[in-house]
Amino acid sequence: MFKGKARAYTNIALIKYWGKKDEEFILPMNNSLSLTLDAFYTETEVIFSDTFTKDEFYLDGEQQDEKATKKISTFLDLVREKGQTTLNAQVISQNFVPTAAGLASSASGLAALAGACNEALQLGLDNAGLSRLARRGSGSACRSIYGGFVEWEKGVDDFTSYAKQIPSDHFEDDLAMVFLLLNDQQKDVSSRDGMRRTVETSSFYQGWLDSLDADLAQLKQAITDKNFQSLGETMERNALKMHGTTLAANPPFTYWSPDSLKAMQAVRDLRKQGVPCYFTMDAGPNVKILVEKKHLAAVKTACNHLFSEKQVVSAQAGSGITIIK
Ligand code: 2P0
Repeated sequence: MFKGKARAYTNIALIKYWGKKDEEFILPMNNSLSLTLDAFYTETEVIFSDTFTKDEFYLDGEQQDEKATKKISTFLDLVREKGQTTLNAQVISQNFVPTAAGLASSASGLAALAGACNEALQLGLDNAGLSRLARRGSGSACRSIYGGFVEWEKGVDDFTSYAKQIPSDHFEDDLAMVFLLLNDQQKDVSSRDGMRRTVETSSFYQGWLDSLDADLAQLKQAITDKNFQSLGETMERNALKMHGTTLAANPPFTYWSPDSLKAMQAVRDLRKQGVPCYFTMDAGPNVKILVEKKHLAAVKTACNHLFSEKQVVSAQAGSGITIIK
């Protein structure tokens, strides 16, 4: 029997990953850049044993259905190949997220699973190797191997596509992110389907790709200069552009809800009142607000006027993957 357990934190992209050029290897169309956060994480234990007749996947104490287990099994097949074993496994995962979060946890989930497998089968992967492995489970997971600011370099193949931490001189320690949890329903269009439909059909997609180098360069410069305004403006612009591509897909779709628009307006109003803060959104209606810690209280107060207390959750920069003994 071989066992391993790891914890990984979620990350939010400031420059979004939106589209694959290779579905099997999960190679992205563009580089993305994220901030790892401490508020939401996953702990996963994996046990490989000859007593198991098939793979089993438990999430928050409940055994998962065939579809969810299949995704894990496909990932475990890669791990078994690397570890030269045919043993079945039990995967026991716990998501630490506030109830009714409606937050996708594939980034922290697959990163934690990659770390647990590395430990269990003594694969000897370094962070780059772990990032490559996590990527095969879910693209955004490759960024959750590291804390702070992280760039996923798109690369050209399996070996060259992985994430790296970006030197930041602790700029992330000045920052906070407020999560507005606006919906806990299963989404209509998964991020995987949404990005595929956008790549294949959206007439705005090329415009998105053409503008990314400039956004990425500006965001990296903002990190180097510790320029919060430039960081926030670039992040917000990049998110709006990503969401714009979905409107031109066929059939068109959007992840925005009326509450998302309400939250975006609240951020713009805060800026008018002299509170620097900026929003971003992912493949769902939740809005995330980036703010310097010195203005966190003002942002939370404004959000608490609009939404219930349990919908407003703040986070700060989180760390990379940790092995749990
Ligand atoms: C991101 N998203 O950069 C972007 C922004 C959603 C919007 O990465 O198909 O769950 O497993 O590689 O990583 C969500 O997509 O997708 C995502 P797969 P993943 O965070």
